[in-house]
Amino acid sequence: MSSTLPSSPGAAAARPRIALLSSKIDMAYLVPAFAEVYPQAELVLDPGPGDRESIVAAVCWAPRHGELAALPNLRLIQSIGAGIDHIASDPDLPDVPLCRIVDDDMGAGMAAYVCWAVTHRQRHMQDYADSAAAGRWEEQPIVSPRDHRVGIAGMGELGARCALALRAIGYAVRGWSRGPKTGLPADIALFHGDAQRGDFLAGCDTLVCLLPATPETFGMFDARLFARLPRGAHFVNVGRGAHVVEDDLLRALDDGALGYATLDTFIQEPLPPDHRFWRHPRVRVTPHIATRTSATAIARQTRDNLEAVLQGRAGDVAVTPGKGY
Ligand code: NDP
Ligand code: OXD
Repeated sequence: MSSTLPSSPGAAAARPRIALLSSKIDMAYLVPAFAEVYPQAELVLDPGPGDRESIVAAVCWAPRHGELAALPNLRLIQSIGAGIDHIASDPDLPDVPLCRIVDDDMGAGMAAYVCWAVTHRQRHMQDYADSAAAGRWEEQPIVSPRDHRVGIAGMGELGARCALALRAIGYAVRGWSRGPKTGLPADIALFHGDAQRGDFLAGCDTLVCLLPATPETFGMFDARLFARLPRGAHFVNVGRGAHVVEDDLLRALDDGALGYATLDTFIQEPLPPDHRFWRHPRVRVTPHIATRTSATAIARQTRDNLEAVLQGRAGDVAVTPGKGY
């Protein structure tokens, strides 16, 4: 890899050097997609001191704290996911445009996962798997989707997509967001803000969390919140582990306030082997796979966003400073 310094924004645009940064995953999987979609870019894995001045963009999943601040000519920070909490938690985050991924395939993947989680519980699929293992032909109650209320906390790109998919298969859908939401079919009941949270929760036979991790949503899913749900509700967390007070969740399951939990995200990932969630009979764990962005979408959005910021325009899906998502 060359360590030639770009002498001007024009030079950077001609042969931009992009760092791939993560403390958690091997970012080398992105290299073939960048080679195809953005061959002009020069990728730098784990930049050393000699690379730092020349880097204009950083593509990140949980970069090491302070790593971005050490890149003096950085023009773009690109998350490889929809969330940016894994970047925004850096206390030394530089004041550089930060973009996240919004992608149709990612939305489709999330909608598929959430519809599976809802139907799996609501149609008693775990009971059927247990009966089948024992060779028992045994029917469970069949409740029409229309009589099962699914609430989505977080009606953004992914939440709205899931709401529409659940509605399309007949569920009674409601959603909750920070501010008022428009543009959705009238039969999706919409709630917003703290004042309407209680009314929203009271009508969730299944509650799906698709909130971003921000200081406001940290620990929001606690004993008080679970107590506001209809008794025996199903909780699906595809947002972030940090939303949940894990001991409160386990207590709510043990005392019957919650009937079941489907959990894809956790405070500590990978979930430690001795964690109670693994063995709880009414918890289903998946390893943060609800959906994924393709490497091609990441390369394409990085290219478009970097070209935009180098030309003095805003990148797509730039995160609003101060809002935190
Ligand atoms: P968006 O930013 O598009 O949507 C976020 C939604 O949450 C918005 O409706 C927003 O309200 C709402 N919200 C934010 N803060 C609050 C609050 N304090 N109270 C009530 N509502 C709030 O995000 P996406 O839909 O693209 O992604 C959501 C999250 O999903 C990501 O941040 C990430 O954590 C998670 N995720 C998980 C994946 C997985 O595989 N498990 C994969 C991808 C994402 P408003 O509309 O008013 O702004
Ligand atoms: C994301 C994720 O934020 O994969 O995209 O969790």
